[in-house]
Amino acid sequence: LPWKTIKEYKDILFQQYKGIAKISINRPHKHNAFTPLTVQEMSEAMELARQDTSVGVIILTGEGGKAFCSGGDQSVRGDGGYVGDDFVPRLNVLDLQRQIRTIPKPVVAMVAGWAIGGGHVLHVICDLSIAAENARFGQTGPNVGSFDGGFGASYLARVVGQKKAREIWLLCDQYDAQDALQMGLVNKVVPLEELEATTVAWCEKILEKSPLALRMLKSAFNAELDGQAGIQELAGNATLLYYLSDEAKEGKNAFLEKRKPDFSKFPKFP
Ligand code: 1HA
Repeated sequence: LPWKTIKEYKDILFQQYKGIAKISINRPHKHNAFTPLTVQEMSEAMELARQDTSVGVIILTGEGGKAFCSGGDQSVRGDGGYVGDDFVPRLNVLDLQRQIRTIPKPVVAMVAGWAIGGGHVLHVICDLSIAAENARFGQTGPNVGSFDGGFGASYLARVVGQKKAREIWLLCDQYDAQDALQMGLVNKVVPLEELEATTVAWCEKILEKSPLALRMLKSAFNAELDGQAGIQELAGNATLLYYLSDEAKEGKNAFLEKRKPDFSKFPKFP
């Protein structure tokens, strides 16, 4: 597909085709493990995709066909987090997780090969996951001295159920694409050669839908689980819709025209 580069980065590719933005980790020599820089670049690209009104859906993936993402790069793991050029330890992937969850556009994980550790959590948080037949899923934290007790545990449990989520974390086994499909961890499994075409076809279907309806739905699905922050998201969308109404415009216009607002013509719905 004629993907067009939106911005050049060191650790990721950031491309667009029609209304689809694609963020792809480009460290295949490490199975697309992330460093603080990788995450910072993904975070910036995610924000650019959010701000761009021509983008309706985002694909998250990894280059090379052998890995989606293998989690934090253990070779730059220092005391207190993953260390970048500034020697500051960071766990900034947690901020990226919240971005994926709250961006008001669908995010689709396109998974070939390994989705492991913190890389597994990234696909879990995406709205949809499409897997190639070679995809392998799992958590490794308790093997390598780490754990993600946030979305990585609680949201995973919402997706696959408590027993399965606990199995995934307590045993650190690896699961193939069919296992993942069976436990509701992915939406579809396709041959590797068809992965991108299928993912793009799903995205094109999404792009045909009402963007405001999709936006409301994403925040509605989140609201149930995300407490006050989830309600803030859903309520923010309610405010957006209200601002579009003549009733809300009357309030703003009255203020600017230094007159009393006249809401009398607006119906008091039952
Ligand atoms: O838990 C968290 C967090 C929790 C809270 C807050 C923030 C968090 C942030 C991150 C994380 C984590 O991600 S912890 C989990 C970290 N990841 C892992 O434990 C997975 C490590 N990798 C593997 O177990 C295996 O590589 C593999 C099962 C994915 C694939 O095995 P395979 O096919 O045998 O390939 P392998 O030879 O191991 O890997 C290819 C190359 O990629 C190797 O490099 P080479 O020896 O050829 O130089 C390998 O070292 C490198 N590599 C793979 N994964 C990582 C990695 N290098 C650094 N970090 C990695 N994660």
